[in-house]
Amino acid sequence: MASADIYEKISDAVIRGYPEDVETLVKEALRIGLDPIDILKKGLVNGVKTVGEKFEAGELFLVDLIMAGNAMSIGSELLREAIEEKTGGKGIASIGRVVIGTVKDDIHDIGKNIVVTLLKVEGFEVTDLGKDVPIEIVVKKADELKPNLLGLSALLTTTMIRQKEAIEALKEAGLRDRVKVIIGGAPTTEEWAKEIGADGWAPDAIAAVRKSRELLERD
Ligand code: B1M
Repeated sequence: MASADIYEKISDAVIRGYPEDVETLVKEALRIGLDPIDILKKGLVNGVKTVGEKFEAGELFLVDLIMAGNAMSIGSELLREAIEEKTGGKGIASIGRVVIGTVKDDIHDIGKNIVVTLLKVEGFEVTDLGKDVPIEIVVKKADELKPNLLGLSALLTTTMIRQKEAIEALKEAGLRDRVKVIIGGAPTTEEWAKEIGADGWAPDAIAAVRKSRELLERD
């Protein structure tokens, strides 16, 4: 099968919400030697973007969103393993400690998980707080674990505000100067990051790794 065909089929399987098909196709794409990052971008992410557009247009429903989310998760987990295997994953000397999570009231974690995977394979020591993380936990972990970098992901226009609240809470706890903050997630922008006083913003996982390195180098 040509690579363009397999990306399209993966994308289609995500749109249809068929985890078994996603699994088979992703495994096949890896078997024929396609790059995991390409499979992610041209296959899985492409599919999930279409699902979002169709959901917004009222052509798909919540159940479709859930099914697509499951299919996407299975595919990205396979790719996470493949990426870690390819790069040796663990065992790389840590280039910085990162604490990361999806903000309170937001359960979208697929994109955040991809950011976590790429940060790990690039040699960051990552503590993933998961999703729907209360601000008190963010502050507590920033204090306890003393990360160089704190990552906050938000996928809803209604939860972006938690990124701002978390930065304010860090200030109140006297921790803001000790940790750099990077934010991301589909509704966020560079302007938003500036407005709320974050140190960095990234539109995707690859840019997140680049920005994280840059922020730590500036230290
Ligand atoms: Co939701 N959802 N969803 N959803 N969902 C969106 C986000 C939406 C845009 C769909 C739409 O209407 N078009 C819309 C938000 C609208 C808005 O706020 N403006 C929406 C909605 C409305 C909802 C619900 C409210 C639906 C409902 O209940 N009526 C509900 C909310 C639940 C909640 O959180 N409280 C809901 C639920 C869900 C599911 C649970 C079904 C599922 C999530 C499953 C999961 O994550 N485990 C889901 C899904 C799958 C989506 C879409 C279709 C896909 C999201 C995704 O995984 N994208 C999404 C539409 C879309 O985005 N096209 C949608 C792929 C992923 C690789 O990209 O997450 O953007 P992304 O991550 C990227 C970058 O943003 C960046 O790097 C990542 C990798 O490249 N990035 C960072 C992310 N975090 C970063 C952090 C960084 C740096 C970069 O630094 C720290």
